[in-house]
Amino acid sequence: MSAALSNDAATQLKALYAEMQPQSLYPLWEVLSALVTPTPRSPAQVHRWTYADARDYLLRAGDLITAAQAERRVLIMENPGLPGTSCATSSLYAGLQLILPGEIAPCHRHAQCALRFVMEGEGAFTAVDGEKAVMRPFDLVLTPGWQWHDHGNTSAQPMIWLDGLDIPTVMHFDASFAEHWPESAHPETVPPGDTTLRYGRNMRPMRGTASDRRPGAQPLFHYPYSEWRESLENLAQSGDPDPHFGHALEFTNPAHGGAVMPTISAHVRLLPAGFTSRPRLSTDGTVFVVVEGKGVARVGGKEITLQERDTLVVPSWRELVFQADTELVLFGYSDRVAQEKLGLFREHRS
Ligand code: GTQ
Repeated sequence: MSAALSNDAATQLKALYAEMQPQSLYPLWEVLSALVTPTPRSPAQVHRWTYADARDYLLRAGDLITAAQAERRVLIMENPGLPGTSCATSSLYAGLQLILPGEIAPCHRHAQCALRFVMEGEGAFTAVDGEKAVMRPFDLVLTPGWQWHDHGNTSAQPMIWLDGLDIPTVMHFDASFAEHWPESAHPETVPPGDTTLRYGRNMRPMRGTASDRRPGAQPLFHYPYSEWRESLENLAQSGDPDPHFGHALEFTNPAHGGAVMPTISAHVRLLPAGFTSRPRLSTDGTVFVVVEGKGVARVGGKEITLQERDTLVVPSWRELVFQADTELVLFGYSDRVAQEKLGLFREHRS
């Protein structure tokens, strides 16, 4: 409210509010400025999780509960500004999942889209609709909405990856569905790598053939580190860095060339040693993982040091600057694609 009310009107309004409240009616003019803000005011905070600390707790949990008992043995990285919500940003979730040798995290499917970004371990897999993606550190693996997935570890080491899901987005729309497969693992449908050979070579099976097995709109689900790192290196060797992103590549869905999933965009960036990015704000709160190197993130006046495998969350509309002390390679995911579809995405570059 702007202009002042008389004492009498104010008193009578208070009485009116008290009368309306049992019928779930409230005056907009008391809350309008908090609802329709001139710029985003995320309650989320900038926060960094140190990998060594989180890993230690996760391994201790691994001594106490099996993957089968937990269904998913995951430590949620909850934003300290969003307590009790299991949210990393207002629209996205982040967690660290552990699969020990010999374990299977049982097969299920859900409306929520998920990505996995491998932190450590080698040789464990996520099976998507019965096709194994055998994972190595810093591989990106997708489990798009409603595709069956189980995780297994036939290697001799623990396997830890970051889970990025659109859980808060699905919750926002009250659109969650989930089912369990009757067995712990989905039967193997095709050998590992089949999808990459069908859809990862700028080709696709011709329509109407029995070989069009994967969902045509969402075929590819494994983006190996060895491939994206080589592409990023080539980009870095062959041109100047973008002043705000450094050298950056977005992961795409080959079916349409857009973001990897309907609600989640993902990218990698390389900042050369000594590079400091120009300040940028954007409406897509972003979760970053440090893949290589050391540096500093300056977010709205806060300085956060970054080391390998740390996870950093930067909320919507906070000025962000990265400073690379050594060559710094980052993975990041956000809801940018969802906001673009809704006509909400904005950024400001200075
Ligand atoms: O692996 O399917 O971190 O369903 C949270 C929910 C992982 C999964 C999470 C899930 C999963």
